[in-house]
Amino acid sequence: MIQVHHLNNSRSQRVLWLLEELGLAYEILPYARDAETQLAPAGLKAIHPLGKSPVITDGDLVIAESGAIVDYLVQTYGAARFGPGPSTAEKVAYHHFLHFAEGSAMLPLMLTLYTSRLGDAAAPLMPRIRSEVANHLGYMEAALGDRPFFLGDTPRGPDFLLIFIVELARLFGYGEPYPRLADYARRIHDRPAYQAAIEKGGTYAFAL
Ligand SMILES: N[C@@H](CCC(=O)N[C@@H](CS)C(=O)NCC(=O)O)C(=O)O
Repeated sequence: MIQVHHLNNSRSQRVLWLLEELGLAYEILPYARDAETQLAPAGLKAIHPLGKSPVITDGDLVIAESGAIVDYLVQTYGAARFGPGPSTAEKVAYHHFLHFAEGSAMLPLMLTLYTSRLGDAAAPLMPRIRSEVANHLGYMEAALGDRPFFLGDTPRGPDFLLIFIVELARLFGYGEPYPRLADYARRIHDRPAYQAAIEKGGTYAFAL
């Protein structure tokens, strides 16, 4: 059975949502962040040397990186429903957004998190960080357009990654002015599979 090494309040919520949409049987192995440092417990390093979550196992396979996990699960168990459409243009758009989430959009959000601990010392960095957050969220708002999900009428692989970007951005106070992203988050949060994933995953403070 698929096992998910799941850290509270983390990217591994993405994986639980996808597994619920896929209707697969899976087991959650829970890990709690340190209350003070917010870091993952050392036990995660026994599963994968990076010591990060999510990590899944499927038989002998150990898979880390949420993008790689989403790609693996979609390709293996749900390509028709959650994979790219058949044309080259659809495949390019699919892989663009699959990589964009962690490769581009996450960086200014992580910088926001890290610099929040510097107090006034962070001031010289903040204009660039804020403008890069706005750059990426503005791009997402425009790319979503009038579609319910990034690649059309139903969620596809990249949506399982991009929802976390929207959630984190809102948590960090970057929620405005992105009405389409707000509707997008609501649309996802209303899905029974998303709610089942929240129920099974335990503490998740990001679904604002
Ligand atoms: N790019 C990786 C990032 C993994 C990552 O940094 N996960 C965070 C949770 S969202 C984590 O494990 N943090 C705890 C720590 O660094 O100790 C992915 O997408 O899976």
